[in-house]
Amino acid sequence: MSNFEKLSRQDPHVYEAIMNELKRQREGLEMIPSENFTSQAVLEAMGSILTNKYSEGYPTHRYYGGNQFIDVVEKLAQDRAKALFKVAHVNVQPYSGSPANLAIYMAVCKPGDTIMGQNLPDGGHLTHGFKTSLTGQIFNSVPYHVKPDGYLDVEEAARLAKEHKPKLIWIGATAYTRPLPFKEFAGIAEDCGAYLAADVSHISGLIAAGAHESPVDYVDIVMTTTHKTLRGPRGAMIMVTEKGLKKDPDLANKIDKTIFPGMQGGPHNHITAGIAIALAEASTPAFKEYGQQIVKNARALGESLKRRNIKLVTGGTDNHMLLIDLTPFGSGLGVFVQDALDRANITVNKNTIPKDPAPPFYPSGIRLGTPALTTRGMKEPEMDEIGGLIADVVDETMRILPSRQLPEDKNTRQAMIREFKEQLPANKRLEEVRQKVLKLCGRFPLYPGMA
Ligand code: DSN
Repeated sequence: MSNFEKLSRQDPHVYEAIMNELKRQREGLEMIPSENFTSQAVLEAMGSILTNKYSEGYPTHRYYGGNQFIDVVEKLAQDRAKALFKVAHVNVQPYSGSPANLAIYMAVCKPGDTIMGQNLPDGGHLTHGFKTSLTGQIFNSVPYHVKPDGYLDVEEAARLAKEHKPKLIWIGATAYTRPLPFKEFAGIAEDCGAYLAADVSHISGLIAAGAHESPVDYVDIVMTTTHKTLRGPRGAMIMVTEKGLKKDPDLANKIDKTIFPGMQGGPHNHITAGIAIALAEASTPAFKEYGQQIVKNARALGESLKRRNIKLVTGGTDNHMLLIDLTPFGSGLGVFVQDALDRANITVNKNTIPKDPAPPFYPSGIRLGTPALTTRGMKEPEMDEIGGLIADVVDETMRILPSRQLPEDKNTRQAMIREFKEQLPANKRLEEVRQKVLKLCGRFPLYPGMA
């Protein structure tokens, strides 16, 4: 594994930033549910000479010469994805999830067409038609929502689909802790003739491990990023199912042509190699165990938080993620809890919750998850301890906050956030939590031997 000898001599500034980030990852609890730690084999492939090559096109049909070995790499990635997810066709070239989703739109819709997706503040993704995303501007977006109990409102989605007749329906989320109802959405899409696309970016590792149902029998298209629970490099794949090919025999071709030459140029071959490696890893019994443990850990963490009276959206989880509802304490407080947890080396992200009383940039929730901690080898006893530490930080945040209401005036709001942040380094209770986090992390070494 690289010890960064060349880099440290040639560019000490970049080297120092990388070393600081390595230390941060090692000494903290990484609990953003969309993050993970790739294997060293994946890192080696990403740092390889494959980055030097242009290879527009697809295996055996390239525009440039010299692609005989790139073809091997891309074919390996394709074959492994098809075998793992049991799909008819895969494109492994999308640069990441958002461009992959845009390619799906452009393959099956025209600008102005009606589309449906889960509303962003209800846990959906920007690119499923939210108003600030291009997808909410180019298309006529009709969002569906969750019910007051936090579960998807399937009946509302069915009613909206009947009324608006969308061309494309998304099923998939970034802040949703319960199983995605693929079968019910298949019925909704069939009734109105829509294409159904599953965005399983968050849960594709769980699907590979058998810890979440696969959408493959129910949807036409599946998109996943490759760097979340799947634990590969930062990239994405678009898969076309047998069902999708039955609906539209040209669907695979349309997707491929939209990615290249429609939207992208040369594929990132070093990333494709990392994807191939991650897919082989995800096909092993060890990964099956890993995926199951992610969910066990998330449940244990949820129980630990609830024992300390922390409220969870839907009351718990069936996947890798939890959504803390801070509204019992006040409105728009996610930013303060995120900063206080950061001070204690616990990394999470503030997030909207359903019917959030505060604006999306100052939401009232905290989203957190267990994929990265599980990669480090942590199990239920550690989750129990971590739940207690998080609850300690929430308690301390509420104790030192001057007000439980985020001010509406922009300047007053920013001053409150700044003053809150300034007092964190001197806070003794947060330092005590940080010391416990350091001790815990020390027991689960990350990237031993690197640098
Ligand atoms: N940014 C990703 C996440 O954190 O869920 C979604 O694109």
